[in-house]
Amino acid sequence: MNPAADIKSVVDFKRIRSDFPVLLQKTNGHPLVYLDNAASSQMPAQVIDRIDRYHRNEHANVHRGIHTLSQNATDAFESTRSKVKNLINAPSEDEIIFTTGTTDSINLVANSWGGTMLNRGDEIILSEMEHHANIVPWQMIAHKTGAIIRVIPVTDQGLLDLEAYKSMLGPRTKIVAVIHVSNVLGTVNPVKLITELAHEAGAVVLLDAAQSVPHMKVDVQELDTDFLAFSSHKLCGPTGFGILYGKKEILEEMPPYRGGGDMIDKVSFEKTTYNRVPFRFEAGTPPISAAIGTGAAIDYLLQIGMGRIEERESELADLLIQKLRAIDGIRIIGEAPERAPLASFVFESIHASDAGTLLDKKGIAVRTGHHCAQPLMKRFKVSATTRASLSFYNTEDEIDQLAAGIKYVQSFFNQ
Ligand code: C6P
Repeated sequence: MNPAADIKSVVDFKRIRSDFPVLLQKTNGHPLVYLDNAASSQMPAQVIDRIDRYHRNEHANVHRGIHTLSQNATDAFESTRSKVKNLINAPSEDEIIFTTGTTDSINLVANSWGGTMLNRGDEIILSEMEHHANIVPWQMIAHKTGAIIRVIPVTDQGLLDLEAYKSMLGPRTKIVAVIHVSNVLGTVNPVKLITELAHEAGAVVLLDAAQSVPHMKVDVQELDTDFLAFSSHKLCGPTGFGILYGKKEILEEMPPYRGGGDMIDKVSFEKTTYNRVPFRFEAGTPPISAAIGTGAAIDYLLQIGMGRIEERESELADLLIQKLRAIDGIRIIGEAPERAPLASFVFESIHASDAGTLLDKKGIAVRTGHHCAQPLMKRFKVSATTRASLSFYNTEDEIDQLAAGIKYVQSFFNQ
């Protein structure tokens, strides 16, 4: 499928599926049922072809060359900044920083913003459902600055305890850094409210949007968030590329995070001055092909429409939950009413990695383990879960196959 009109007129998700070459293969003799989209989603041919075209015909370094090839590469590379701006409704392209992923984006804020703004006794609020990418960078900067980490607890249902959050906020709160959508529970957190309350307390907000931007309309102006971090490879784009959105007035006050080429204005051994925002934060040759591929991925998603994607995925998510609930001997972790299209579950007495291995034998790809959220595993007293995570290109039939696969796992272990 190629022309935009095709997608716009009829959103035929079955047809859209045929855009994804990787989904056409067999794994272990079975058609691949790819249910690990929260780890990495697949790339449509349009994105793969765009990256290929860049490598074959357009490759040159960016921001450096006077020659045509370099200028064209720069234009293609920079066009991604305006596509990202549109995707998240940022006020300005200057607020879009290219990084290598969500992890890198959060490390940038923790080091640059945190390294200058945090002092001994200042408080950083995180939540119990954070991915390690939104815990460890804060621990590292807290260790350096003497700041203190406070943690919003998670309820049995898998929601943030908002009363506890409110009671934590105070004059010492400097930043609230929370996950928008949990990669384990699927919970969609009330980040607008969380942000309003943080701002009332005088704190800034960082949203880890790795699992929200791929699945719903995320509008940074509506949310009024100060920072937003996400990755391209969960957004039908390539690996090695991500975004940090930051409000310009805050970014202007932040020192560079890494030094090197492209991030400077003038360099001498006596004194170096820095480039303007956002380039100040982008030292060295960037991942050019990944940036251009991300632009193609955003074009692709916006042609379908994030609203339509959300609608389709929510139908699939409802079916997934319904099918899982109907199976005896497994328990879903997290029962949030507003959820992203994923579910984590545990078997009564089968280890997640055994289940994952057996499902893989049937061609079903799920993720098992702690999902880089060990504090959350501890909260729910489990060491690992099995997680099925969907994308708009998955089908009802694949959810049925997962349900049959789970029953096969249970029968294999005589349960
Ligand atoms: N979660 C998962 O299977 P990177 O690796 O930087 O692209 O993204 C890290 C990250 C940060 N926050 C959240 C909420 C995430 O889900 C992830 C990545 C994958 O759940 C791999 S652990």
